[in-house]
Amino acid sequence: MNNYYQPEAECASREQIKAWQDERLVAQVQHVWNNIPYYKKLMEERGVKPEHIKGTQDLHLLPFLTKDDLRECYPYGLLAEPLENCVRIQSTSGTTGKRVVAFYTQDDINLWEDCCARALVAAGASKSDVVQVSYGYGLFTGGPGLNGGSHKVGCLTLPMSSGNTDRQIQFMTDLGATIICCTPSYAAYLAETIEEMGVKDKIKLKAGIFGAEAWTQEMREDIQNRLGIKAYDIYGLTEISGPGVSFECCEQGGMHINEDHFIPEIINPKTGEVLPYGEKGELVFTSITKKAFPLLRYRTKDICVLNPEPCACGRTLIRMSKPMGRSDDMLIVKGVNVFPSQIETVLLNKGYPANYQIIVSREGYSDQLEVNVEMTPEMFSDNLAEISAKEKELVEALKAMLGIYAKVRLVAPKTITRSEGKAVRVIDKRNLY
Ligand code: DLL
Repeated sequence: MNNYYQPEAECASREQIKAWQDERLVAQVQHVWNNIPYYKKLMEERGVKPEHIKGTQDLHLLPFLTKDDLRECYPYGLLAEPLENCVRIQSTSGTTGKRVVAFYTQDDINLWEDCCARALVAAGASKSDVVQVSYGYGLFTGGPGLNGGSHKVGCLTLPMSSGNTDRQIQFMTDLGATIICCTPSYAAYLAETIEEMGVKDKIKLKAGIFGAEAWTQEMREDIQNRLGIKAYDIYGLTEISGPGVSFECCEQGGMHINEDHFIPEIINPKTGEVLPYGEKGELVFTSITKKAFPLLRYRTKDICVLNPEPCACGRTLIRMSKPMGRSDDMLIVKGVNVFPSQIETVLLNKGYPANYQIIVSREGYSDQLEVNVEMTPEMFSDNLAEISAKEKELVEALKAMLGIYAKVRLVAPKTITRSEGKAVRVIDKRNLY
């Protein structure tokens, strides 16, 4: 099954892809230089001018951008188009509470939705499909991105958003959804619930497009078997547009990067040195077609390998491995990005000491987040009602910061093990990578 949405791009010759990248990179660097004083200054500090960038071979001369730059420039500092040309923002969590905001012109949205349409068609979507989009809608890019892609392909689109599992399954069966888009952990939960409800024979699904968080090969097989579908991986990040930066084809052997829009590099996360294809390192993206929020050499912090080998599906776009970890401490819990520093900010703001431990685990395929927090001797009391009220207050404050529920347990002073080196703040029991 070799289905393409834009074969002229997805199956272009490598020479053609390089030619597009060269031309678009040169134009993009000029656009950024002209419109983003912050990045112009970074270039000047390195002695780089737009005329030095003649093609992808010069990409390494450009400075990197990180989430810290995004925070510093919040909200409008990396915007390269007048606000009146922008029609949308999407957002995700940042490192210490400030959210990342990404801007889109109508054209940017159009190109992003093309990328999502490519992913859907690669998973077998056509006009006759019913696509249930169960990623969150709103600021999160998952719902809006796949919704737009599904419209482009001409599928009947069910904009379910996440949650309300009974209703999801009712629509899935009543309307005969054939493709489901959601996080892999939600897919596993849906599978479990479908079994419990005894409605497996009413399900018409043939494919699922799952991403936004790490998932293992074992989890893929489990979901495929339980739902009777083929499960495709999809990758992306808000800063670079959203889902569809790369997507899996029927070969299920890595995700094709939409290189006519995003140039990937792999770097050594410690030195910034560019590594050859096949080596493991941090994935960096340069967006070459987006106009409102055109990030150059953005460090994703995702650890990956790039594979330039031709793919049996006929696409010539390079493939990236599943992310194998992160070079920062970001956790993805229930599909939501969580930084330990956000949790620390909440605790310190509420007067707790920085002695805490974050425990992430899985019950079935559902993530659980737990925070153990030490009380100071002054706070300590044996009045259980008082302690439980304090825990409740922290649960609310964490919910406001992270957007998800975290179980809070207040513990007696000096009960969290002190470390002799770096404090071990996070215990991730999930073994996802
Ligand atoms: O998660 C966009 C998205 C939505 C991708 C729906 C796929 C499907 P952010 O919230 O900005 O954007 O989080 C981006 O999520 O840097 C990775 O660490 C992680 N991530 C995304 N896709 C995958 C995947 C969306 N397929 C961060 N496998 C990225 C593993 C993934 N990790």
